[in-house]
Amino acid sequence: MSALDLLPEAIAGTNAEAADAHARDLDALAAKLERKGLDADALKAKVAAFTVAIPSWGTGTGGTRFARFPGPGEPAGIFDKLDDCAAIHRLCRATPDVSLHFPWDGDDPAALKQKGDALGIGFDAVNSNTFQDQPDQAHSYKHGSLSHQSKATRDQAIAHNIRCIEIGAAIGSKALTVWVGDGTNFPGQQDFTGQLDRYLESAKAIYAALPSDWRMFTEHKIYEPAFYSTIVQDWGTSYLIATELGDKAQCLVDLGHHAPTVNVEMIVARLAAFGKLGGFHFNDSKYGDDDLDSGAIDPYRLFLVMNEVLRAEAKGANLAHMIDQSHNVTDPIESLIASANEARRAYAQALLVDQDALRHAQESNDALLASETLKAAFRTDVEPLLAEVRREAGGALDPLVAYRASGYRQAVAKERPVSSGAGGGIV
Ligand code: PSV
Ligand code: MN
Repeated sequence: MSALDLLPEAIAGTNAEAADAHARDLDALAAKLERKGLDADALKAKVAAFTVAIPSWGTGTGGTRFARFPGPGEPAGIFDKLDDCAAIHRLCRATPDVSLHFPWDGDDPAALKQKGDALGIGFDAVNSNTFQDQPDQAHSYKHGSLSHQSKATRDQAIAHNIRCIEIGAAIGSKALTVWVGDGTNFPGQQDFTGQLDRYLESAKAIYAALPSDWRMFTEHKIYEPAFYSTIVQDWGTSYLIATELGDKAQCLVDLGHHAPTVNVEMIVARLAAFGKLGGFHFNDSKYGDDDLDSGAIDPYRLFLVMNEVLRAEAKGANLAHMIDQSHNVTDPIESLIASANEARRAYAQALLVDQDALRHAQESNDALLASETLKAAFRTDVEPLLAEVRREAGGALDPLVAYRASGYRQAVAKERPVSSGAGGGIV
């Protein structure tokens, strides 16, 4: 018996216990929505269609430069990780796809596809990794990858990205996310322009290898691991690169990859306005790329981002939503469930915004009413609606309660080897 087999009984049992209270809360919310002219069924369908991909690497305990403290039953490899992703989806029914990271997730597309099919999960964008050296690698990425001065190193990084596309094509992915750690730690260390020129040349070679129905996402990041300059430091450079590459290239916004006070929702709006918003890496932060759980620090910002997501979708944008977090002090499965729910909550709240009232307030320069119109949607407790969407899809009314009741973690801990905490975490 697999640990996944523990879930149906836990879901059924905990759902039965919560059924009465849930029905009453849902009725109250539906009545409130009706008074506002909103149809709960139509909202449910939209919320159900909103899904976020789970990053394979997010199922393991992360860490900082200081330490990593793995918990019991850590996934020992990609197949354990996929089991955990399937557990998350069965509980919350919001995460049908997994985003893989190579070479962390091996190089065996047939086995990955087989496992995914067996678990009933699909694969979202694949992520390349040229920010780390592999044991058998000919050329080091210590001083860069796609922008390295040495053509041999650049070619090696290009070949890795093309291999990611091949693996992705074999498992049903439709996008490649490229994030590079290239940059500098000292003023003068590199020529900004020469470095970007080399990066662009490499990116063009990768772009040329994309299947016709694929997209390539460029992900900007203000700092880390390079601390003076990074090659794709902001959305402006990401936009320039995506524009230079062509229609299949779009920008991916990792919410944590900005300075603390930056207006991220406005960046989202700008990219969407020019057709270059490709998708998201959801997480939350207080200071920098903290990779905290989505909605844990600033749920209002997440809501404002979702408000822009809805506007972009209304104009036809096809966005790839993914979580990119590091779980250092929590059970990663619990954090991923909570984050998927938070993303859906913010999306559902954004669906409640009275867009006519907002437009009217904007046109009449009524700043306070505009703000209150957004706040009215944000203040609405949509949890009963989210729970009902999960229940109707076979998931748990309260996925965290059901997960803990299932004993899934304890069961996998008996089968999986104890994970060593040695070394810092990479996130
Ligand atoms: C870099 O910080 C990043 O956000 C990129 O998406 C990586 O591929 C990912 O984190 C995982 O480490
Ligand atoms: Mn990211």
